[in-house]
Amino acid sequence: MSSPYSEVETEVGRSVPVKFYASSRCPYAQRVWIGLEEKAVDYQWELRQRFPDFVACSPRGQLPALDHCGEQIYDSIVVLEYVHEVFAGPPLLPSSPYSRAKVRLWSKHVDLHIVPNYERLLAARDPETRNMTREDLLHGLAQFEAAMAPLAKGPFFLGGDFCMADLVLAPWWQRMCTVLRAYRKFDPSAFSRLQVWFEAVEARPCFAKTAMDPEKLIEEFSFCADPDVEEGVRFRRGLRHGRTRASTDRGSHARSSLGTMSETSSQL
Ligand SMILES: N[C@@H](CCC(=O)N[C@@H](CS)C(=O)NCC(=O)O)C(=O)O
Repeated sequence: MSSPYSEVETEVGRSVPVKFYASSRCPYAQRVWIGLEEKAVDYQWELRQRFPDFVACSPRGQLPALDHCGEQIYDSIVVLEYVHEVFAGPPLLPSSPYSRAKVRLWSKHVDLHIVPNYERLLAARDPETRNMTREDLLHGLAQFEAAMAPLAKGPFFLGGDFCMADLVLAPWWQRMCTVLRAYRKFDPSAFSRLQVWFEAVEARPCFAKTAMDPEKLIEEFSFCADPDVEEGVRFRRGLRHGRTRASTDRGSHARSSLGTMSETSSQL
């Protein structure tokens, strides 16, 4: 598998039948990337600059998209369903129709009630819009959390089995625990079930391989910082000095378990 971090396009692997159009910065692409890694699919990373192949695969010009021996599809959740059906390896959807419907329902919930509110809160400048979108986001997350299997059954959405609902939320939760926490005082400690969940997600090689470095994420969104508040700077300093519950408890690298940090950015 080619590395997404090397920005150089190579001709190596041009004969590989699975072409994955993605960017390592795109959380939608990360969903599919996690799915491909979970199933150990042999894929070739492609950049969207590869016209006209890319637009043939994704007519709206959006990432991610997949070309599997000429079968071209786009839209992260649709692509994940395809990956689930076509490739061997651990399933991304459960075998029972009811559980499958539930996973689809809550994956859709992430796209309808979590992702847009994350985006709106990050973009909002005035306190009123921020309060409103924050409430909507917290509500969306609380609903998702309430739909998860009881922890006694296992850490993931369905309990013991990692599934599409887990990998659909994971890239966004990581951004909430880093970017939103640094710039909008998002407090992950309000969601204890999701914190335990994310520890298990982070421990999975398929996620670890795709996760962005928290410091880089925060840096990337530094334009979202309020001009008079140095939240991001203080947050990064906290990371460097290991002032996180995860790093204090386990001596782990700053990249680990951001979703389990209990301090709010204002305390760092
Ligand atoms: N609903 C799509 C959204 C994909 C999306 O918005 N991707 C972004 C990159 S993270 C993109 O391609 N944006 C460019 C554009 O919308 O023109 C999905 O789930 O795949």
